[in-house]
Amino acid sequence: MDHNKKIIFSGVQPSGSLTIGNYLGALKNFGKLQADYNCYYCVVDMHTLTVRQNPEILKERSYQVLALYLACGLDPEKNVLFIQSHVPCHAELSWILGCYTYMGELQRMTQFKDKSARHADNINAGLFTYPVLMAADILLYKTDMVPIGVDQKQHLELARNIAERFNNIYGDTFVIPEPYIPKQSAKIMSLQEPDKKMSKSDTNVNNFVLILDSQDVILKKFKKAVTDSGCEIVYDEINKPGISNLINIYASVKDISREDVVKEFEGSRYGDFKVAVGTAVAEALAPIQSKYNDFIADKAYLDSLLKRNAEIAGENARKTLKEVYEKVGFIVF
Ligand code: AQP
Repeated sequence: MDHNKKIIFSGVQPSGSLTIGNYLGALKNFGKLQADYNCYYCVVDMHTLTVRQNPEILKERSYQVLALYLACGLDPEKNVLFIQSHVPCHAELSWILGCYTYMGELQRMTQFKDKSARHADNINAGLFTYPVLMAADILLYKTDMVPIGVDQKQHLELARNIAERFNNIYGDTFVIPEPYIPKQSAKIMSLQEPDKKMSKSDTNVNNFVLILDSQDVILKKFKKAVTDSGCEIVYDEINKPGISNLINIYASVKDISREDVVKEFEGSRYGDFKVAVGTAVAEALAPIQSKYNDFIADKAYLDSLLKRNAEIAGENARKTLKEVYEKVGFIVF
């Protein structure tokens, strides 16, 4: 690692097959940052247990996320790609930070409110303390910047508050991390219900497009996407959430501005625009899918990468944890 470079940490939960929301909001940016930062990209498997998981499927999905990191262009020599549960310091720091987090702060988290409404039969303590574990993930690596979608902004703000609180009591320990949120793909919305976020754990498969969906399925899902009244392709999040979401998706996939999209499709019909968005997404995903298939077929390679990176991440995490233990008054050898 180059010690002059700033540090980035981000993670993705293997709680389902990843959507284009995960790709455009997070993964696509990870690749852009790898040249200028020291990056830790984690498969945050421990977070997934806040919702019931099938153990065999969870294991396979953790490999899937790693293979997708690689397929999206993350260089395993330049980035530390690893699994959260392989570095026990995450859970250890989480306990400490939990003692510096107030119940009221956690009660205000919108993800907790949303997920406890969706999983009313399983409102577990982990769902409640999820943001504390996320704070530990980030703060362990003295992270300067966290690339995330806007849905995670509230959690990051909490991580900053916890870090500041700890630093105020014990002196400078944690770096206060900044969010890095893409402008046009900060929140990709559901295709059928464009007033809600596209989520991999959604029960309606037409609400999301997966990174690994076939070209046909991608096109079908975009053709079915809900649009709004009127017929013009204009950006208006309040009155035209469906079309605005499609504009954001097209702009992010093509790396152009919303204004350029609106200009390009002036006078086009909704139906033609939906096909154009679907085609652009399918074209962008095709090379990722092909690389993914190669990586996922080589579990021995993925395992060796994970073992090596657990060591690297663990070594750096242990340094921070030791500092924290000393500060709070634990006997450390
Ligand atoms: N729809 C989205 N638009 C933009 N960014 C998004 N992200 C997720 N959905 C969108 C970003 O992807 C990263 C990884 O997210 P995560 O897997 O850790 O959890 P999440 O935010 O809860 O994502 P999902 O897909 O909604 O998962 P489930 O359904 O399991 O809760 C994060 O940076 C996130 O912001």
